[in-house]
Amino acid sequence: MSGESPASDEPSEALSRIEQGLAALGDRFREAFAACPTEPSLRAEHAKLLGKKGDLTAVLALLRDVPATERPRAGALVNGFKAEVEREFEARLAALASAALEADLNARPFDLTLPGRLALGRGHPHPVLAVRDELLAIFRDLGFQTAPGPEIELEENNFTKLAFPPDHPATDMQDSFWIKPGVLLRTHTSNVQVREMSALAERVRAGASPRLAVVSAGAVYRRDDDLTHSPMFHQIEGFLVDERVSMAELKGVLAAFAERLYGPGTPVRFRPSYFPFVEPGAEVDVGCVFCKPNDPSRAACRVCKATGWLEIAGCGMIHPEVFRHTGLDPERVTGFAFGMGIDRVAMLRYGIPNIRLLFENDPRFLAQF
Ligand code: FA5
Repeated sequence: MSGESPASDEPSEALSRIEQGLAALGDRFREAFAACPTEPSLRAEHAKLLGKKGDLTAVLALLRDVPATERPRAGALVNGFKAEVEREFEARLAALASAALEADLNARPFDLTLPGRLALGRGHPHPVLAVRDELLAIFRDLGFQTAPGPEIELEENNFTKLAFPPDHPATDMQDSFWIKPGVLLRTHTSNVQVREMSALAERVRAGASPRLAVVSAGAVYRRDDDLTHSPMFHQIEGFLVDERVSMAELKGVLAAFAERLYGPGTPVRFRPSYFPFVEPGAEVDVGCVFCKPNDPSRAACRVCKATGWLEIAGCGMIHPEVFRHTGLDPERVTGFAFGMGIDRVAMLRYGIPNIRLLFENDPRFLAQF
């Protein structure tokens, strides 16, 4: 260095302007950063300085005029400036975060027990489930135990062991939802009869008495779709097996059930009907709960179509064939069974004209219960 003239150390004009520009920017950003009250405002200032169209870009444009010999010096200046900006930015960011934490800690404690500002109504059971629980409770009071049953079922348990002939229309591909050959979505809750009676047969073989009183409720599936039929609906199944059970007990249980559900004195009638797994079989009707005999309202009653009766269930004495298929001895045991549409009971209970309303989950509908 000793041999060089002092004039050669003087920066070129372009470099001086860069130095001055950086110094001015330095003063400005330090003041601006310090004045930022929040993280977003700090980030905005940072972008205003270093962003593509930021203030630094204008200063960098001057680099073009800096002589080659001074370029390294100019580059070091700019890099030093950027590094300083980042240091100050991080420091201010940390200061803002700790100030926010401090404010939080010093603020009045948040009271978790305060009521929310959004008034969310309390939930309640869906009308079908409310009716299901009511029906199950009635049968539990009458001495029945509840049992579960799967919705995906073997053809064997849903049809074959219930003595459906292979060509019965219900077993048709058009009437049931098949998962794969031999497996389907159950079309009724009567599959639980097969499962529970097969388990009973094992207990009987081990020496237990052949006694069983079971109710089971759940979803069932059919290719049905109109005002009163839905592809998914709910049934409750009940059955009682013992030595010497008669149709009188079936009538007694369903009459007691109807009185508990619809009130004392509710009449019940049995109409002969056919189901492959019962013999004899019947449909159960209860006296219309919307109109009264000898009342002019009956002629106009659309619910019972002026007949005075509402169908609620299918029922009958368990077919000997079903006992044989499940391993019970039809010479020793007899029993009755019934199956009821829960959605129908809910529709009657609440005066719901279209079954689909039950499954559309429209809050305006559901809020009415
Ligand atoms: C049966 O499902 C028999 N398993 C009932 C039974 C059990 C009979 C035990 C004898 C002994 P059914 O197909 O009739 O029977 O249906 C019973 C009830 O389910 C009907 O009375 C009706 O209330 C209801 N139901 C039938 N199909 C639909 C549907 N698509 N949508 C809503 N409810 C339905």
